[in-house]
Amino acid sequence: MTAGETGMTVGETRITLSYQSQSFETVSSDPPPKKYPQTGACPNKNPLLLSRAMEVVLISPYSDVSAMGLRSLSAVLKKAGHPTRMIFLPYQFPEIEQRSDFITSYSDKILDQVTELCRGAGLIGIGLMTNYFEQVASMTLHLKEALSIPVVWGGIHPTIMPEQCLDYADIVCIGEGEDAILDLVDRLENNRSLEDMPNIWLKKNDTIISNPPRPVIQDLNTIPFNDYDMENHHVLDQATEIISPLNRELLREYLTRSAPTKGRAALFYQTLASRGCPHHCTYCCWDALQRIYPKRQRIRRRSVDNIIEELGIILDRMPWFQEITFSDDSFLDASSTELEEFSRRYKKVAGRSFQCLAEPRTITRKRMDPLVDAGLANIQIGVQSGSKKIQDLYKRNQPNDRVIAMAELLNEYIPRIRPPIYDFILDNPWETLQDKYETLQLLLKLPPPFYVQIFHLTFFPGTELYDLARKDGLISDDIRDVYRQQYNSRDINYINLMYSLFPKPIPRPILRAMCAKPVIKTFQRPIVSGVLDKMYNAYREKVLRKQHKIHNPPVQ
Ligand code: B12
Ligand code: SF4
Repeated sequence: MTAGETGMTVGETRITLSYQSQSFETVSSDPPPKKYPQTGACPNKNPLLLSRAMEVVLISPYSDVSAMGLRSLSAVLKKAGHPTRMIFLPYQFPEIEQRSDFITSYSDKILDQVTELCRGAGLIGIGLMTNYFEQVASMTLHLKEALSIPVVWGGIHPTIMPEQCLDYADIVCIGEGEDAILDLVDRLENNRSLEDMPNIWLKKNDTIISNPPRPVIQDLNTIPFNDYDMENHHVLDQATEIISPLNRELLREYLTRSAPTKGRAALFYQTLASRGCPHHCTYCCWDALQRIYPKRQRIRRRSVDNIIEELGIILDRMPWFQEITFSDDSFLDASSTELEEFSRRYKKVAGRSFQCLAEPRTITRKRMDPLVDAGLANIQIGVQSGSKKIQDLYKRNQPNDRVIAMAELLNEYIPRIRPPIYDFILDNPWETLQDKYETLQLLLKLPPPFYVQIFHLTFFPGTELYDLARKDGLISDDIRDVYRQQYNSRDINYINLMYSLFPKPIPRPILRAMCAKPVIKTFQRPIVSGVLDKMYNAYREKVLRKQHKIHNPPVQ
């Protein structure tokens, strides 16, 4: 890619930068800056410096405008004196839509607005998970055609599939981005080589230059709080396809729409008290990340002081948040003393309920008591399967009797907490009828009331299950078989439909009868599943066509 407004040559790794009428042509091997400034107000008050600092555009394709990773990068950049613009594109692609080579691609109307918002910046950063690959790839091609600004991709998918991502992005950042983006901007501004830069992958001619990530940030308290300044933040309205400056009302509206707990569209402030997970379930990103960070990572936790300070600032500025969501992979994986201190102080500062995710082993009375007292209202637990064989396949060591004991304990807290949400993974091709039956039996033993959340087993790249699925011939085309998977759908068959009945107030004896082995054997037969599938698809088609009509009204 050749120089444009900012005069850069990225594809060749030596960046010839002509930034704000100055040109540089140096390659330095200085070590990357170790630390960005501590939490607090922007230290770079010198307007001359500010006006010279490279501006970075950060684009989030996620349905959820919380976009914690990108907001964190924005905060870090701002602290170092780099202005940022954020563009949130919470666009839900109708399943039926097909365009050009990419099944999901934003319209030209949207892409042109994104392009205009990127003009004049020195770097464009886009974050993505696997399911967002196609729309981000087509957006990147559009941006690169219209502008000569380097595009860097980061997030879980580029971290795991950097080589593939370099077919589109100029630069790929693997792993945690806070230190990397600062180093990157610094090197681009000072025309220093990226070839030896930790975290960075790029192409030199046709050769890929790959660098390992720097170690993860050990002290999470050094990371500034996520950027929730509205200035220079923009959001896409899907119905009109117009991108407008974000304001309080719009932020409220979009955060409500993307509420993590569907069906309860409260206004959530989403944050993380920790990073990492002690487990490596074979379908999960932590399994994939282990290959990049082979040294076993322990959970890194923010201090209670740091979390409470963040909540104090946020709730002071935006008192309209109704609840707090801790999206940590395993929020209760802390000592009971730490959770007690958190609970005591949370209650004082937040004064509203909160929700979190947890794993069965961490649910104990000692941990739960203070949390419920502080306002824990919603808890979501990964159960995944009731079959020992499948639990072993997932490397989840959680015997059913422990799950049942956990559910019984949680049940004691109702109605102070809402009925817990139990996650299950369906459509596992290695599951036999017996495995599925065992999961239904486990469900029958969990004390009601509870909600069930189901996920279609998706083989995310880099995971052990992905490799196994490839070996077993279950994946022949990544885009079709993985990237386009509807994780929140399910195959239509008798057993899978049973999952919808559990949260309903159906008497247990009836449910038990419906889940009895002979009944399952009869109704799970392919012929019955075929009929159910046909009925469901006819219904779905109708709904999708209606959605499509609303989305693409006929041209008058
Ligand atoms: C919150 C969350 C969501 C939210 C919001 C997502 C968002 N980003 O706003 C919602 C509920 C929408 C969501 C949905 C899904 N999620 Co989700 N989600 C998460 C979760 C719990 C936290 C994400 C987060 O904010 N992390 C914290 C930040 C700090 O980390 P980060 O995002 O990775 O960002 C850092 C780096 O990656 C990097 N970086 C990120 N972006 C960029 C960009 C640039 C330019 C650079 C340089 C660096 C960079 O720097 C950041 C700071 O260090 C993660 C698990 C996890 N622990 O990360 C799963 C996770 C991202 N989700 C995952 C999945 C599978 C999904 C779903 C498909 C379904 C599901 N089963 O959950 C759906 C997809 C939805 C869809 N198609 O619309 C997987 C992704 C696997 C993959 N290969 O894509 C993860 C990793 C969970 C897992 N354990 O496997 N999710
Ligand atoms: S416990 Fe959850 S976050 Fe941790 S590895 Fe397993 S699935 Fe991933």
